[in-house]
Amino acid sequence: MSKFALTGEQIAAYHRDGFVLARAMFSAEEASIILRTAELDDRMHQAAYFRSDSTGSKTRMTVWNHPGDDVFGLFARSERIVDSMEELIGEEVYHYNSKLNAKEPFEGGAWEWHQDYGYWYASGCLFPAMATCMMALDPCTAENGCLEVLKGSHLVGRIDHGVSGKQISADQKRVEFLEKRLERVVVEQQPGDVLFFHANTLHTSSANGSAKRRWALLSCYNAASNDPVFAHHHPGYTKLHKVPDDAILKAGIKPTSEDKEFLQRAHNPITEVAEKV
Ligand SMILES: O=C(O)CCC(=O)C(=O)O
Repeated sequence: MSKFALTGEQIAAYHRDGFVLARAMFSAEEASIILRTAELDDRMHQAAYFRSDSTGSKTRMTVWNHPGDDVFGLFARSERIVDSMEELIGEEVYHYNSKLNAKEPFEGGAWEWHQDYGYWYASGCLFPAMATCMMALDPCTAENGCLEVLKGSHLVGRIDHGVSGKQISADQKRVEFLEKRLERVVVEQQPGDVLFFHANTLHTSSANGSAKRRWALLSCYNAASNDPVFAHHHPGYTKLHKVPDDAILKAGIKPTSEDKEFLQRAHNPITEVAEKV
């Protein structure tokens, strides 16, 4: 078990609240290596597309299925993340997808309330034995559109999701009722802070109306036993090879541009609602 993995107390908080924020899980230097790599990574930018919100503001996203040897893959495969996920989910996990979500100043769009399992149910995963971790690469604040969650909403089970404007979101009426009963938590993060949240935790984020960029790296995991029951653009069980916790510092700047297959591993999961760049 990695010495940087979530503590017993953090795991208990996750089960109670549906999320837990691990402050400085990665050092400022590690977060900065990932951010600088993201800035100069040509293939990451070639694979990007825009996801619009209801006002037309756009978040730039790159999504990929399998983690490689680049620093983004080393993050997703790091012992501290995978060991934590295995504790949260309760068994061996595999990588389901990762994404770089970039909200540019004055441009980055909002995300409607949704549960990730609202999507993943439709992808053939029978159980919500899935979770996401989100690491801030830039400071993420209320001002530039950090994540917001409804505390305890993972306990309501899956809510119906439907197309709303250009996004797929949770049934609005249900969310309105839940907002009256549950606390809305604005999760501000500094680079290196990692937010873990359950696949049924309702979350949203506002548009970036500020002059400050908001880039974040998200990695999602599925229980090994929860292999999807039909083929989908996100993968079925694939053995995840963990790397030691010092892998990012040892690798330094290591972009996906060195990985000829990255563009094949990247894809647009919401083609029907997003516009390709
Ligand atoms: O980047 C964000 O603000 C939200 C991301 C999100 O909710 C998602 O990718 O499911």
